[in-house]
Amino acid sequence: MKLVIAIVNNDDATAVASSLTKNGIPATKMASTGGFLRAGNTTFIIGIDAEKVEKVVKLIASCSKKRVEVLPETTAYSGGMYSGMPVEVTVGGATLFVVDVERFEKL
Ligand code: 2BA
Repeated sequence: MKLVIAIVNNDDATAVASSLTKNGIPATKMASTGGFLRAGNTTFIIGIDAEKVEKVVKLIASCSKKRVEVLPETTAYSGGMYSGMPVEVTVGGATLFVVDVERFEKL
C-alpha cells in the first residue's frame, strides 16, 4: 500500500475531490498553508493499493494543471500613476509525494 500526499491549489481542490470520489478513491482533504507564500492550499491524503497510484496521479493531474490566467481589471502602480492593467497569474499545479505505508489498519 502507498500513501499519496497531494498539495493542490485551492482553485482546483473541489474538482480534485469530486474526481477522486467519482472514481471510488478514498481521500482525506485538509486545509493547509504554503510555507513560502503563506497562502491557503489544500492537502489530500490518499491511502491506496500500489497498482492504483498511477490512476490517482492522473486524476489529480487532469484537475490541477498549471495554467496562466489573465486578470483584466487589475489596478497596478506604474510610472507614478495607478492604471487598470491586465495581469497574468499562474494558477493550479500540484505537488505530490508517494510514500510506502508500513502498516494500515481500520480499528
Ligand atoms: P510550488 O512549488 O508549486 O508549490 C506549491 C505548494 O506546494 C507550496 O506552497 C507548498 O505548500 C507545497 N510544497 C511544494 N514543495 C514542497 C516540498 N518539497 N515539501 C512540502 N511542501 C511542498 P508555497 O510554499 O507557498 O510555495 C508557493 C510557490 O512559491 C511554489 O510553488 C514555488 O513556485 C514558489 N516557491 C516556494 N518556495 C520558494 C523559494 N524558497 N524560493 C522561490 N520560490 C519558491
